[in-house]
Amino acid sequence: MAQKRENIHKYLFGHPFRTDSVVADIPVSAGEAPYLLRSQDETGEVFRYALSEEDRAYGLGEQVRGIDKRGWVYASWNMDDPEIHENRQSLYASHNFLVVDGKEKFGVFVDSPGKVVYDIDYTTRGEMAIFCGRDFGLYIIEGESVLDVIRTFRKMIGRSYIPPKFAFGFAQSRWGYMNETDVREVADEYGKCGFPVDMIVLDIDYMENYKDFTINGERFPDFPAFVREMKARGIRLIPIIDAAVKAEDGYSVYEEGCKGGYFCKDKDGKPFIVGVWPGDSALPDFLSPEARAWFGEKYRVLLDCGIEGFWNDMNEPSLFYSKDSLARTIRGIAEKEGKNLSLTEFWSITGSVARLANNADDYASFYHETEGGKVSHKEVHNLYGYNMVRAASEYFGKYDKDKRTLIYSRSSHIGMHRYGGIWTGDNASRWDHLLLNLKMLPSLNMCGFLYVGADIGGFGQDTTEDLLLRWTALGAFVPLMRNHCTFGSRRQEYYRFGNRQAFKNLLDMRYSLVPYLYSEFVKSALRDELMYTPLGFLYPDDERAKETEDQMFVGGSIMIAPVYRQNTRGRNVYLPEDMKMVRMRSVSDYTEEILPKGDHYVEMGFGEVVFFVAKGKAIPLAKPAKNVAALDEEHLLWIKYADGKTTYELYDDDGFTTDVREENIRTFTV
Ligand code: MIG
Repeated sequence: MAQKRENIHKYLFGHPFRTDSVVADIPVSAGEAPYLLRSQDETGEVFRYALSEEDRAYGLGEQVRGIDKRGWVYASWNMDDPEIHENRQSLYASHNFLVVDGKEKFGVFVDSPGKVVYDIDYTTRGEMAIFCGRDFGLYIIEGESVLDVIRTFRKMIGRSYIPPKFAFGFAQSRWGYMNETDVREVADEYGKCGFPVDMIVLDIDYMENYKDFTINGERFPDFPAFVREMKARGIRLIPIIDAAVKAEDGYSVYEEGCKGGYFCKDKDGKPFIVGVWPGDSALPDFLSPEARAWFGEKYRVLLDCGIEGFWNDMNEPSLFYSKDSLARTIRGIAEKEGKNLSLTEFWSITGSVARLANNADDYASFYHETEGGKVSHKEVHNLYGYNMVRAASEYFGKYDKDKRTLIYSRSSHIGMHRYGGIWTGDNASRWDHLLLNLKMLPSLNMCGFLYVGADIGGFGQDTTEDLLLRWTALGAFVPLMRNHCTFGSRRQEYYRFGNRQAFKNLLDMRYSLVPYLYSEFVKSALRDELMYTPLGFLYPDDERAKETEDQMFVGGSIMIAPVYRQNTRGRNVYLPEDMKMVRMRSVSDYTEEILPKGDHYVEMGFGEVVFFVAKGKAIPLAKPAKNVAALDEEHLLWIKYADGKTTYELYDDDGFTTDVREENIRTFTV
């Protein structure tokens, strides 16, 4: 037996806030952290590492750019800004884990609730500098390989969230389904086209004046009956819950929150008032265990209506303005009235308005009541969305301890991966966002987030049929498969386009893949492994594999290579070894071809799903069905790339039990 190596080193700096990101009990190490050169600047502690030409840096979860993070500066600062492009430094999440892969292989996890900046080969070529602030934990994780380091890290942060099985079905969403009629129309059209669907998502319009835990009685006159009606058709409704609570006398959630002291407070101890969808609103103090217990229990009203899944939004928290900053801004503008303004004065007006949203001064102006006492929001900003989801999840366990409930969030932080999934926020109908969706998947997995997805077709702007087809062909392999878009943009429900047969093929193929996707997902969660693996992690000696960031393994058996460019009939695919290419229009209409290691141009039609089976591997496929519950998993079609026999580990259960374990895995000989 190999001796167990000391492979995690832990250090504490200042007075770290308890994030609960790490669940393993790890003793503090003596001395300085290995690999990194420590220094201080005005922001606090800085750790540097000299990168050699061949080094790569992986991780950081929900971030821009590629799988290899070299060549840019990234900041952990949860931010609601829908302008997503490669020059952004932060998106909606903070995932402070990365792995250096070179002669030295090690992982770095900065356990901080506040801002952390990673300057990787940006300011100084050949240098990585991590600006950690003053109060944080630092973990260095060693291992034989990148995958080994990741497994050790994932074990240390605890098992990833496993949603109910229906969450592996397809979800149709749009901001703007206003009432029962709108939702029914979507269900009807899906039915008419024979498109499978498991979920229809309710955005903020189902509420009464955007008040959490209310239902607009004009739009949904008998909500429990409507939930039942939809469920009888095999469709679950997934309502949104926003972070901010409308500040309105007579609204019970607001009044209870005030009475219990459950809202974040200003410097005088009064609820801090911000402007979000409902207008003046208060922010629940999710960092307080009492406030969490109180807010979590609010979900009961929806659970009692038969709701089994939710999404959490605006939880960075996103602030359109604060009451104080808005008043200040209006005063400042009023002072300029009637004056002959210089251009600089004029720009100061437009600038002051533009700066209102998600303003750093506002984040520094309210406080949390935590187990360790009162803290300024700006010190713990990145934990807000995480603890909003935790509030819900902790209550779901009390409501029904044996049943999994679906929840996914926009904002997140490592630690939240144990409580829920994420969607990656307000992308747009752009081809580069389809590619970003693909590249982000393994980085998210590294940080513990397995139940993930991006808005298929793009949230902002107008989609096109070809973009939607290509994006759906990727989405067919992603756990959270949700078509969602914004109010006012081109409608993008699949039945609105001409090439229905192609969309039907893709949706049916997704359902055929559910036994595989669910099995691979659950095994990844149970074994602290990746569901999406970049080629370079599996073929560490193959430089071409390391450079290939637009293909990846999904689970242990197959590799995908999605099309992400407009007006192309296919794409170049690099095979790191001989593989079997499978081209499927349906489980009864497919071809198989063994291709040798190397480069291939592969045509991919709009209504086709193409994947590559690795040597010695097999994949189960089911006949498509109208929803996940209707899948027949007793009669599976097996595809394999092996001369003789091979095996496959299938995970199956009732789809709801919280008792998910290795014993439910059945090994099939194929
Ligand atoms: O300020 O609820 O990312 O998915 O449709 C916009 C309306 C608020 C942002 C979410 C998006 C959702 C939208 N929300």
